[in-house]
Amino acid sequence: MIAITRGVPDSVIACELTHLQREPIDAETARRQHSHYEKALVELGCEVRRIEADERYPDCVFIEDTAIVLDEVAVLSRPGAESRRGEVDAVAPLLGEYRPLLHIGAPATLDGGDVLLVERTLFVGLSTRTESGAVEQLGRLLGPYGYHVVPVPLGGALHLKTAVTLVARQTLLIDRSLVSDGPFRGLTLIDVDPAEQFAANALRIGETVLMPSAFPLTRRRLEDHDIKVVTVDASELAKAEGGVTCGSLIVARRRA
Ligand code: CIR
Repeated sequence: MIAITRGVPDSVIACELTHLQREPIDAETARRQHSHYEKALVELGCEVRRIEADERYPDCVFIEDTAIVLDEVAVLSRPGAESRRGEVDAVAPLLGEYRPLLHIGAPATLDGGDVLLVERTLFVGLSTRTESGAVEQLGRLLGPYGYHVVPVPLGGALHLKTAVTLVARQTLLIDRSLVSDGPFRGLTLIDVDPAEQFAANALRIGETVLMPSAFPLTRRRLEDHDIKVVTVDASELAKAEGGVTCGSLIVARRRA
């Protein structure tokens, strides 16, 4: 696997915020934690390719939002926040080394953080960043590859993957206070511990789940389901509403 990441700019203090109050973010601490995250990805078998930070884009470290990577193709997003649109430009050439590129076209917007892939189904959160027009485009673009696109209404979460992520085959970690379980019938659901806000964002790499160290009770719940968990301290970028999925684009190597 390849993990495409991006550096943390000093301008991260001016990041977009939707649900949290602004508090000071120490870019150096964020960089240190982000490089531990990259190290964890290497230990889980990824080759990390980091794109340099761009000071014009305070949120550029959250590279997940710029694309959806599938086995056959990648779809470049058109981020919902105006301040983030230009982030895609630096990602396209690198991602293009691994996949043919498709695009979400204006005026629709979509953030990669709203797209949860479960086998051949893409659940797409209708958040403040992702519009139904983008869901329709995804259906048209990816239908020919056999993907099924399911829109998911979203209430109090920034992105769908703030509320629900894949942690094992057909198994989701979910915060039902943020998203209804209705669209996920038939899948195994593990609830976050209610005492842990923002614990549903976990990143599955192979058979292991990477999650922030801030959620030990939710971690225990995953381990009780025999899921192997590795943790990292992601507290500094959490102040910018980032979790562990947002920091990378995971590209599976295709068999030669
Ligand atoms: C934003 O509001 O866009 C950033 N401050 C946080 C983005 C987090 N991305 C993600 O969850 N996929």
